Amino acid sequence: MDYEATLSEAREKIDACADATSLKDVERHYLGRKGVVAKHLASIGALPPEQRKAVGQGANRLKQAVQQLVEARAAALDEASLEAERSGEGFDPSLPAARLETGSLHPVTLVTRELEDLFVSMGYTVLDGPEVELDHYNFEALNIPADHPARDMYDTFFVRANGAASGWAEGSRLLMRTHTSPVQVRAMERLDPPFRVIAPGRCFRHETTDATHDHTFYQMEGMVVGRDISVGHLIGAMRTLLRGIFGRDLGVRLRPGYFPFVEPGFELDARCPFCEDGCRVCKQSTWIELLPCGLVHPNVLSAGGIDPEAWSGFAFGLGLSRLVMLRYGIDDVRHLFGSDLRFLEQF
Ligand code: FA5
Repeated sequence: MDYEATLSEAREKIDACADATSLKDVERHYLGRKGVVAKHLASIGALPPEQRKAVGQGANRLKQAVQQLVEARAAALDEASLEAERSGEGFDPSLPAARLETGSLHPVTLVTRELEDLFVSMGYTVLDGPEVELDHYNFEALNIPADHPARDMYDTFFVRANGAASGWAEGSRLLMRTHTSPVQVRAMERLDPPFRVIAPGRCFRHETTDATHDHTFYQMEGMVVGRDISVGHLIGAMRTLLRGIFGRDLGVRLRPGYFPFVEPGFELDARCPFCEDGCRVCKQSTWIELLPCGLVHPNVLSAGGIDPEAWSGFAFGLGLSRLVMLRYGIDDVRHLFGSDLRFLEQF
């Protein structure tokens, strides 16, 4: 190979390239798998031994030189096209750059994170649970057997497992969880008492939707299991929760409430944080319904593998979507899942 002649021919071809495509073609011609350099290297085997070294070195030098020329030409072409754009017709350097759209956290995420921080600071652990749940966890283990009328309180979406590929055992009774309470049972199975847990997450009900009911909404479950847990502990924890959310002490009251998995069961109301003597939010009552709660039923402790003679506990089910509405003055729960940017951009 005449190294100098081949290189100067390559230089001419490279310099003549006016765009990236033709430059790629020339590069392939010299450096490609079947290119000039590859052919020289392939021919080495057939040469007499004393010539091999020189041809090998020549081919490698040619490869490096062509590579450098190609890179330099590519940089020059880039610069030239940028220059052409800068000075080209219709280019206005005073226009603002294209705006990069940035997202923001969803209001439910904001409140969830705040509550998680608050409860973690009180020694709680944050748990997660599946949204497609077994009947056992959503109902049975919560003291709601198959024929129990309390099932009517939950308009349930039932789910059919799609054969063995679904990962669920044959005959599993599946549903979209109607509340976060199944995580109580999962927590008892996983953790040894004493423990404190919260479990925020999505729930699903076959509801006729309105401003305060959606088919998909958020709750946050709380559960504390320990020795001699009383309603006093429950009220104390709820007052701390309210102070964390609203930044000041709010009065609370308990009304009797019925849930088969607690005994006694309550509805906990808080003094309306927005008024003294009645407003639209509290429907002129000065109280807002905040969360159902109670002391964990002995049957539920047993179903979770915990001895109800030795341990007791309280549990609550905060309506997280409703709390988000209260916090930000949102008048319709359906905005939370509406995906309307005019709504979401406000957070
Ligand atoms: C329950 O779901 C019980 N698991 C709560 C509980 C937990 C009681 C632990 C005792 C111990 P309830 O069905 O009332 O209870 O729902 C709790 C809260 O979820 C309601 O107060 C409400 O704020 C919210 N909620 C219920 N249904 C909807 C819905 N369709 N849309 C938005 N929020 C809802």
